[in-house]
Amino acid sequence: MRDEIKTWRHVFKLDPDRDILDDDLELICMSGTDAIMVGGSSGITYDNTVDLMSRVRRYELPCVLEVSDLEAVVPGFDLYMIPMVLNTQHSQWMIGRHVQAIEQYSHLIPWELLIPEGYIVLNGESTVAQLTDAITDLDADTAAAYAQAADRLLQLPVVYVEYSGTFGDMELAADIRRVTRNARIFYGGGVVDEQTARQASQICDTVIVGNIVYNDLQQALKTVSAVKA
Ligand code: 1GP
Repeated sequence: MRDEIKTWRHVFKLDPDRDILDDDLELICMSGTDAIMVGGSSGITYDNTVDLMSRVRRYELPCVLEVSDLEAVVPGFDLYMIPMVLNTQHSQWMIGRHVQAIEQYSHLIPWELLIPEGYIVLNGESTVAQLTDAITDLDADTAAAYAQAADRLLQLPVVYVEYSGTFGDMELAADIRRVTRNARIFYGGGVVDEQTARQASQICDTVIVGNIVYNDLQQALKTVSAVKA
């Protein structure tokens, strides 16, 4: 299953803290997207995570949890994505919370299902940037150096270029692309239509589409074919 992420081109990220109608969820899960990632930066609970997982489970596509809160780690997902925020100013978001989790739960952790993601957080206005106190005003060289640290030094399988809420600098993303050898590059942030989806997909391996699902579902659905074309 871990290798399957190498085939993902398009992923919808759904937030357990936001409502979604059954009919809309069906359209999302039947859209041709490669996977559903469940995750968000606030308001995530065990109950709302179980609820969303069991609704997505009616469909055949992979359903993975991006772990943001230990209280909301629910068994039964296909994979568990583990963010490590590379450009945070506080080590707890890079490794500290992970160590605490291992201390508490090491015997319960399905290690073979974990995928660490090296996050480079680039939108200073986003909840994740504020929560983790990330240094977001990186120039392209520094962003590329973070990517190399993730890819070559830490050998993480995923570098996540995170612009959550706004469409990012594609030249900076291209610089990250150029220096990254093995990691898969996930891009998320402000993909809201065919054009933004196509632009991001030309540079990055996997395009993550979040907010627009809740704001304009028809536009969100169009991103799938744009990425896969
Ligand atoms: C958020 O990268 C994802 O973690 C997607 O961002 O909500 O802006 O699409 P958007």
